[in-house]
Amino acid sequence: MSDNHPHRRYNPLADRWVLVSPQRDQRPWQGQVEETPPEEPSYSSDCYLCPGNDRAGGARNPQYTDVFVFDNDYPALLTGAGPTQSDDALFRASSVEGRCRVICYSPRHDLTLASMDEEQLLAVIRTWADETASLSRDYEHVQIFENRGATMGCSNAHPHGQVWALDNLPSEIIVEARQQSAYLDKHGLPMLLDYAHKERGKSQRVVCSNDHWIAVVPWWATWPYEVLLLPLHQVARMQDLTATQRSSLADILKRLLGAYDQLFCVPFPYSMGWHGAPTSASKEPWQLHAHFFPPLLRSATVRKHMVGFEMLGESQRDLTPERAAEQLRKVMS
Ligand code: H2U
Ligand code: ZN
Repeated sequence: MSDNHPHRRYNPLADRWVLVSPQRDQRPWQGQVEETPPEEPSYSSDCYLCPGNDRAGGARNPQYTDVFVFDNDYPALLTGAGPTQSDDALFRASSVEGRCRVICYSPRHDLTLASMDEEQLLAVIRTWADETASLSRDYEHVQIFENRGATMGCSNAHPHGQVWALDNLPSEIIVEARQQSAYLDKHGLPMLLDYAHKERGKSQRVVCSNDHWIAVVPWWATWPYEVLLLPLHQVARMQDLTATQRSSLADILKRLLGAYDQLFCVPFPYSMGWHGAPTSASKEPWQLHAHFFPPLLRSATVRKHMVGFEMLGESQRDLTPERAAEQLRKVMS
C-alpha cells in the first residue's frame, strides 16, 4: 500500500469511494495554536436551554437538575402530516411522519461532553438509550445526533443534542442496512464487528480503545479527522448496551472528545450521531456505531470544504487517515 501515490479507498458501509492524495500532504505537521475562546458562564440568562429560562418558542424550561429532554419547538418532522404520494418516475414523493426532540445534556451551560464527569456522561448515554427505545415503539428509525460549534450550524453553546424519529428509513440508513446484510451473507459475520477487530490488530488508524470500544479514523474516512466509534462485541442498538459497556463508552467518549479539543486548542466542532438497527430490521447484520464528522483541516479556522471535484466526482483527502489518527493519538491525555 503506497503512502505517496494517489489512490482510491472503498467505504463498504456507505458503498462509495474516496480519492486519497497523500503526495499533496508533505508539509510538516505544526499543530497551530489558536487563541483560547472565552469561557462560557455556568448559567446564561440569554440561553434558550438553561434551566428556568424562556425558550424561543414561548415555553419555559423547568429548573432541571439532570438531563432534560423536550419536543423541539421548530420540528422538521410532524405527527399526523398529510398524505403525499407520487410514483411518477421523475416526480416521486412519499409522506413522512416523525417527532423531533432536543436533549440538554446538563443544566450547566459551560459543560461539554468532554468536560463532564462519568456520572453525567452516563446520564446522557442512558437518555440516548431511553429515547431510542421509547421512540422505537412508534417509529422505524431514531436518529440521535449532535451538532457542535457554530461552523456545524449549532445554534447555542449550551451542551445539547437532538433526536429525530421517523416512520421512513433515511437514505444513509437504507445503504448501511443493505451493505451490512450483504457482508453478513458473504462473510458470515457482521461487517463492523469484523472491521473493529481487524483495525485493532493493525493499530495505525486506532485513536483509542478500551475493553469494549474502539475509535478509529476509518480506512475510508472523507473528513480529515473523521472517527468511527465501534463496540468490540456485537450489539445492534443503543438500548442493548450493558452497564459495563455504557461505562466503557463514557470513558472512550471523554478521551476521544478530549483529544479533539486538544488538537487545535479550541472546542472542536463536529456533527456526530449514532446508527443502530432500525426498529423492524433483523439485528444480526447490524453493529451499533457512532460517526464523528468534524470539518476542521489544519487549524481552528482552516476547514475542509466538500467542493469542486468532491461535488462533481467524489470525496478527496490529502491527509491520510493513518496520519490523522497518529496526530489524535499524540494529543491524547
Ligand atoms: P442545534 O443542535 O443545531 O443547535 O439545534 C438546536 C435545536 O433546538 C433546533 O432544532 C431547537 C431548534 O429548533 N430549539 C427549540 O426547540 N427551542 C428553543 O427555544 C431554541 C432551539
Ligand atoms: Zn444555557
